[in-house]
Amino acid sequence: MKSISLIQFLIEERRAGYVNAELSLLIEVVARACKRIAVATNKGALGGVLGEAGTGNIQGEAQKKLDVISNEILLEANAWGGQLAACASEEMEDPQPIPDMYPKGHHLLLFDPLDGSSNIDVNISVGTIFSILRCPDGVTEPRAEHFLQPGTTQLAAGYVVYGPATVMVLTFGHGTHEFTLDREVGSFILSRRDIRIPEETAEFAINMSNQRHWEAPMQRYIGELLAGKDGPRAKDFNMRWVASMVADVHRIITRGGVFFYPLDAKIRSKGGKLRLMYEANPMAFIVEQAGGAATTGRERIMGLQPTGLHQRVPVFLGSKKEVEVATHYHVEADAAV
Ligand code: FBP
Repeated sequence: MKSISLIQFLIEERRAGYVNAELSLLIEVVARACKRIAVATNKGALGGVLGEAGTGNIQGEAQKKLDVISNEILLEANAWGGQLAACASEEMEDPQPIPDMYPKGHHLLLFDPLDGSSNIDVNISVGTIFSILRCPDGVTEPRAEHFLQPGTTQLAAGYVVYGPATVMVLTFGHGTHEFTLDREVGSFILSRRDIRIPEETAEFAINMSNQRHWEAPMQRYIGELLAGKDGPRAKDFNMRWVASMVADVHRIITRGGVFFYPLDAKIRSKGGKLRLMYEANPMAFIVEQAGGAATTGRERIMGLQPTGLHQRVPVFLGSKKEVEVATHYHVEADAAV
């Protein structure tokens, strides 16, 4: 395949009318920031970037040094470009306005600067997840409420995995595409175009240690997978759990599979573990554009009307058939009550 850089790909998408100049420039700025985060994560202990930052975030979680560093890199890179009206992050309670000395743009950027925090210090893949929305017309000082748009209104979404290779996966609503960072050249190069997730799979990802807290339909569904070919599904299933959503989703984007972070008794009061605006919605957009499905176990994630910037939701995503079966078990159980 002729090597196509991200910039070339974005120019093609502009010519096709899928993105406008401002949005494609914004993607370039985010990609450049992620290259800097890749350098920081790759340094590990030699860069003094491991360990706790000694501060906490809005979620009440202890921040890792790399959480703070990645957040700063993305804020700094996106402050002066002129494509953004404001941005919001997992690491900040409120949206960050664009400083008055810089021109403002028409887009809102949401991100999880470093997903998979529990894996940072143990050298397991982590990543950055982002979602791009249109800033409502006439709004010059965006507040949290201006970000609360359903996932179906996303203009673009992507994630970058900082693993053995640094890989970015991107969608503008016209397919899902993968780019691999060529470290020598310093450019993201198109490595897979129009990715398709197989509808069927024999691989599931869930944190099994939460099993006793799950709802009955989830107990039933996972019980049937574990029963394998001697059970009602008459097929053996394998399990994987990296505990970095970006890495678990990238495996699914690469070879199929299904990922669950369901509601359970421990997190019911919070509404779930994963955040809607900068984890679930962007991943749902990417997965749906690759032929997969993404629900809360009861409804389509991208159809939800958000109620809070840091709102949490249950997440079922991946190969369509398994997401449909697991969702059906929940809807059926609710109907029987
Ligand atoms: P953050 O690290 O950004 O807070 O994300 C949450 C997360 O780490 C996901 O990446 C992952 O899927 C999940 O939590 C792992 O949860 P658990 O530790 O319960 O298995």
